[in-house]
Amino acid sequence: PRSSSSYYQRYHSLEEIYYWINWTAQNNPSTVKVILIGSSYEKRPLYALKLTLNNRPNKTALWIDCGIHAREWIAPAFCLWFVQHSLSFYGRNKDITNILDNMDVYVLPVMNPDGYKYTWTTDRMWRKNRSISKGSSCIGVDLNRNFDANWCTMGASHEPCSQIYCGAFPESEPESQAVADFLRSHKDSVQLYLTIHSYSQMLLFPYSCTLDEVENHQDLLEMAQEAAQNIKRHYGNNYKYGAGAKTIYLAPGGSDDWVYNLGIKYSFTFELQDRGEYGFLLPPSHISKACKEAVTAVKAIALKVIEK
Ligand code: ING
Ligand code: ZN
Repeated sequence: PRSSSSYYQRYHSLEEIYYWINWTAQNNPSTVKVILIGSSYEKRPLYALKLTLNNRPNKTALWIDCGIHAREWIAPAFCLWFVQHSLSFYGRNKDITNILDNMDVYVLPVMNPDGYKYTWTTDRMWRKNRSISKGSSCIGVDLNRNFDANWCTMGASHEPCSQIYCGAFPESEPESQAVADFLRSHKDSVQLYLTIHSYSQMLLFPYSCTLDEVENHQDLLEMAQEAAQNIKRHYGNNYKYGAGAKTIYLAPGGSDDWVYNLGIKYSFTFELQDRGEYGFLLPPSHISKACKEAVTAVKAIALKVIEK
């Protein structure tokens, strides 16, 4: 069932995704490795897959994380789709072959497993992780406000009951710390960072934590523009693009800004489908098109990074 295309056109529970990770690695022993990068607040493992398709270690790498926000179900679905697409089209599709010949790919399918689990069992609209705060009965930190980039300034909250609670201090949460630790120790190889959210159909890049422009703003703008144009041409959908703070809203403590300041100069947040009709409750029948257009964007951006 995990090899049939309809598997990727459904949403999967956390347990099923863990099973899929294991199954994918076992079926691709020479190209896929499972890396345990840490564990969640409730002690669930954070597994990333490492794809090395060309039989030799690459000098550079692409990192993709999905599911930092629990209710954005299309994001984990995209990570699974992207791995499947890479494994089945390497050597058959020119672009994916070019990318995988030049880059290793790390994929973290569910960055917030506790929250994701909670959306399947209890509250479909849960956003944050599930950590307990001292002195409050409210649960959860917004992991995309918990990174050390103008942490908890305007656009985040010190209030544990807020949907955009920044946590007690930067990287207070095991999920954000695990990702930050991994990227700190791989920053010389990781050239391109992608983090997948929904919804609103946008391709965003730093900064979100300030209105200042990054040094390579023009470069990032051109990459996002090319990606959005390709989506429009192939699938007809409109994606906005631009620096986060000016395109969506001021939001400090996001992963893409922190990664950028770490020195990974190609850093993007994708907001996948839709533009609000279904919002977070995107029907399974839309998964295929949402993922295909996002793959188009990943390809456009990764190919530009390889050219540089
Ligand atoms: N949007 C992002 C959020 O965390 C964002 C927007 C992008 C913030 C980049 C910070 C950095 O609010 C969603 N849908 O979660
Ligand atoms: Zn999100």
